[in-house]
Amino acid sequence: MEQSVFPKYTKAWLPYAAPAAAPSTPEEAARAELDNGLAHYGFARPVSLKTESLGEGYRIDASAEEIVIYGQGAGMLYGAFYLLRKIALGQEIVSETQQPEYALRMLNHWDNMDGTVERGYAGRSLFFEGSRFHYDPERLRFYGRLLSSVGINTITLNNVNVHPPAQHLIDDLLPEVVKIADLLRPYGIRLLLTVDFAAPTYNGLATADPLDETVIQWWKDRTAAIYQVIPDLAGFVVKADSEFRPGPITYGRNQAEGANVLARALKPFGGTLVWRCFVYNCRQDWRDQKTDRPCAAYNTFMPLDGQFDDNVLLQIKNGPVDFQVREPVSPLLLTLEKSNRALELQLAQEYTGQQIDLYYMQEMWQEIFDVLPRGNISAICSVTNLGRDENWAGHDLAMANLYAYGRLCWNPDCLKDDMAREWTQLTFGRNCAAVDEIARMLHSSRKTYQKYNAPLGIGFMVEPHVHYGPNPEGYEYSLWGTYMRADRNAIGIDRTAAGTGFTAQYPADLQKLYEDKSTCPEEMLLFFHRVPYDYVMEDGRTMVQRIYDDHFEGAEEAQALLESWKKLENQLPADVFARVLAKLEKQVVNARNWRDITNTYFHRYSGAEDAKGRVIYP
Ligand code: GCW
Repeated sequence: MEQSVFPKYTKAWLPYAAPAAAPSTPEEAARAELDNGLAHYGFARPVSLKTESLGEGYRIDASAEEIVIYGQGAGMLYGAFYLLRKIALGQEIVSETQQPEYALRMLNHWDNMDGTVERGYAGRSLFFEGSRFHYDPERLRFYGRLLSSVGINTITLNNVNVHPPAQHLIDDLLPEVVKIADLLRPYGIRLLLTVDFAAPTYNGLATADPLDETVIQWWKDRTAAIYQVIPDLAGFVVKADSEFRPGPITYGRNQAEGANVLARALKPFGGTLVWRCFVYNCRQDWRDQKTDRPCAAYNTFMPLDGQFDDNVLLQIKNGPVDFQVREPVSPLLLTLEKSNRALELQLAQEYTGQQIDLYYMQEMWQEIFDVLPRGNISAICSVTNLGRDENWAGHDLAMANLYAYGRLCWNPDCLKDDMAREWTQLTFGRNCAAVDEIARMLHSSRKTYQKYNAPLGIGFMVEPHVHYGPNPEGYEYSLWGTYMRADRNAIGIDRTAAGTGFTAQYPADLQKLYEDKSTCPEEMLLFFHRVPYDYVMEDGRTMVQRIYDDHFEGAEEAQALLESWKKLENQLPADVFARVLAKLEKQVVNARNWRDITNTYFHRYSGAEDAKGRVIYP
């Protein structure tokens, strides 16, 4: 292994020394973490570990001087990390029992075997380079510790767009996958393999038609062979019939017919088939006013509710379009009744600043859970924000998102607490003088970003392909179904009953809320409605004036984030300070570009002058 490719990496929120030896079981890992962690934090009470079968949960008995953590396997390790976290945060240690809310707490890497990462903003892949596996085992152990310390228990290694030679991860390259599974197993982490629906055709079959007997048998045989060497494999993930990927529709079958064949191959081994619902027409014509992209997932999957096998998990993006800066919750998450559902989030900041701009996600997730009834989903997944960069996520502060994400998967109630503050204390020390300021910056970051980005629920005003930086009409005449149709009078698409009818996909209460301009949350006004520039908002401003104001404010707030950071120079490690400073300087430039290009764009169309007479370039 060429170690020089992997020079160093930070300890993120685990500041104590990593155990020297690789553990072979989670119990061993738990003891090693405790030994190093308790010494680091100078904790005086004795702590022992005792076996008790509580699934992935654990029980802490703090009634005597000696604290006892009861658990088994990963449960014991989670208990150890939990205790260490409480100690690090200076919280009172009490007797209690904890169980995770969701059994599958997943992280998806969109890594390609050439070493690139699709929508990756933190350097190259942690797993691959030059079309082969290429990694630093020590770093992957650290990665395992990080994930396990927040309860993430399942990962995919390779991109849902399966690019060669990754289609062979399930056959020729399987022995290499086994090594990663072995390395991460002691941290309670299981692998999911991202497979190509057309895999049988890469292996000599004439078709991948899911109803063809030879195809059915091929999946059964291949799956059995995989379980021989990875008996605890969590299952498969498939992106089918989406953005040019093959799927059942390619063969004239529906999504359930396709998913069930793979699910039945996994069933004897207890595996889960994770089937993505990101299916839409990506060859749309902008002249077509009827097809409306947000309607797509619901239209494809709702009619099939009840037809998916019980080990199929439908993985649904949080919004109905595609991880835009502001979207309503996907109606499919709220309306499917007879299918297992997983919520899919995106830590990778594809549309939310690409780990250059600060964008902390806790409040966004809270808004999702505000409308999502507790039992509606049975698993959570997120696209990761990690790569080979020294600080893991490119932007040091973006690690707060990964931390909060893991905590959310374990129990969404954590969103009521200040995860930003917790992360900051764990990372920089409980008494670090910068804690308050960093937590404040994180919490304000999303509003700031939204102010200078695409306004009021409109998405896709970005540079095509890269998705960073403003380009109001970058996607306006494209094939991707991403239009806002601004003219001199109005902006937006009418998605109410009088328009494309998208609002009808929601349960009655939300439908009512979104249907009417006067009750629709203003942040999403232009998502649901076509609105004239002179429409009067709640506070009396016109819609276009609100856009101008937001963009001026957003750029000012980005500048203020930079000024806040500069004051922390002596309170933080020099390398962290310098890296984040460089990011914030870029963010300021980005925010100004968004401000000026967006304001000019709508000024040119509307002809409306800024009420405050600020500079809008002609
Ligand atoms: O948002 C789009 C991204 C693609 C991604 C796709 C998906 C992996 O731009 O890069 O492909 O979503 O979620 O499948």
